[in-house]
Amino acid sequence: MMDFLPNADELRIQGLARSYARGPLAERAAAHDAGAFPTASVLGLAGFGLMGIKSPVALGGLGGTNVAYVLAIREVAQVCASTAVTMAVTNMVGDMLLQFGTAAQQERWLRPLLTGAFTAGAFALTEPSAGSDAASLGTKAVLSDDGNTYALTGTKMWITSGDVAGVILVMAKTDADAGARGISAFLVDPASAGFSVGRHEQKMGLKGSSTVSLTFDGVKVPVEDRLGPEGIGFRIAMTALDGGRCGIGAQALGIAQASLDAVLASMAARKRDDRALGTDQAAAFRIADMATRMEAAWLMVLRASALKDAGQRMSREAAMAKVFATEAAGFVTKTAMGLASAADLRTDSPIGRAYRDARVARIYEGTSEVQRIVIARELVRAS
Ligand code: COS
Repeated sequence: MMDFLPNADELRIQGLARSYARGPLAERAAAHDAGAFPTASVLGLAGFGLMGIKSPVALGGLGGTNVAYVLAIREVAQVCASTAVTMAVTNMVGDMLLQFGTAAQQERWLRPLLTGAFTAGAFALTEPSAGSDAASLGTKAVLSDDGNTYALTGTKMWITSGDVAGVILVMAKTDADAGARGISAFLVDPASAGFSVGRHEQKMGLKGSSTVSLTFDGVKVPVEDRLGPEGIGFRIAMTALDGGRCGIGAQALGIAQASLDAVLASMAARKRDDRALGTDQAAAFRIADMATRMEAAWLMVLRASALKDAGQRMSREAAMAKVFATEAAGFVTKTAMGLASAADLRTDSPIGRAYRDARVARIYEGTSEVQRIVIARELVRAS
C-alpha cells in the first residue's frame, strides 16, 4: 500500500535540515537575500551530511533516500531559497559521482564535496546557444594523441556556484557527429589552466546564490576524470535532471510555504471590524486554493521521489511534479502579493522575497515548456 508517510530515517533527515534552517540559517537568510553567498550556511549543512543526502555515511553523506532529499530541500528553501539551490546542485553532482563514478573518483571528488572541503559542486550543461535544446551544446573535448588527456574548449552559461565549486561536472562533445550520443561528462578542477569565470548575473531572486558563465580554453582533463564511458554524458545529464527536478519542485514548495505562512501571519495581525481578514470569503477562498495546490504538488514530488527510490524510471513523474509544483509556487507567491499589506510588498519582506525567488523555478532545470515536452514524449513512448 502506498502511504506517503516518510519513514523514521527520512523524518530524522528532515529534522536535521529543519533544525539547521530554523536556527543558524534563519539568522543569515536576510544577508543571503541581500547578495551574500551562503558559504557558512552550506558548510554548516555539510557538517550534518546534508550536502550529500543520498551518499554513503562513510564518505560524509547521510545514506538517505530521494524522499529524505526532497523533505530536506523543502525545509531549507522555506528559510533561504538561495542556500537551497546551492545545496540542490551540490547534491545533484554528488549523486552523479555516486551513480557513475569509480571508487577512485568518489574518493577524489565526492568525499570533499560532502565534507565541506569543497564549498559546492557545479553542473555545467547550458551554453549561450544551447539551453532547452541541451544536446546541441558546442563545448568540445578533444583527446590527445597519446590518449591520456582531453582538451576542453567552450563556454557555459547560467552555472550555479560555478565560481565557488571545488568540482565542475562539464558536459562536452567528444564526437561532433553523434548528436546526444557524442556527449561525454568530465570532472573539472577549477584550478586548471585555461579555466576562467565570467560575469556574475544580477538576478531578481535567489540573490545569495552565485550564477556565472564559465570559459574553458583548452583546459586539460586527465582521462581518469571522465565520468563514465565516452558518449554517455547526455544520459548522465538527463538522469541528474530527473532527480534534480524533484528537488526544484520541493524548493518551489518551500518558497510557497514561506509565502503562505507570511500571509497568514499578516492577516492574523490585521483585523477589520474585530474579524480576522482570513474569515472574509474572498481572502479565505484564495488561501484555500493556495494551500490545496501546494498539497497536490507536494504529493506529486513525493511520488516521483518514491519511484526513484524504488529504482523505477520516473522522468514523466518528475517533469509533472516539477511543472505543477513550480507553477503552484508561482500562483501562491503572486496571490500572496494580492493579499499582502503595504509593508509586505517591500522587496525584502518574506512575501516580496518569495515572489522574487519563485520565478526562476519555472525556468531552471528545464523550463515549464521542456517539462511538457518530456511528459508528452513519455506518454507517446508508452502508448
Ligand atoms: N534518463 C536517461 N536517459 C535519457 C533521459 C532520461 N531522463 N532522457 C533522454 N535520455 C536519453 C535517450 O534515451 C537518448 O538515448 P539514446 O540515443 O541512447 O536512445 C538520448 O538521451 C537522447 O534523448 P532525446 O532524443 O530525448 O534527446 P533530446 O535532445 O530530444 O532532448 C529534451 C530533449 C528537451 C528532453 C532535453 O534537451 C532537455 O531536457 N532539455 C532541457 C535541459 C535542461 O533542463 N536544462 C537545464 C540545465 S540545468 S539549469
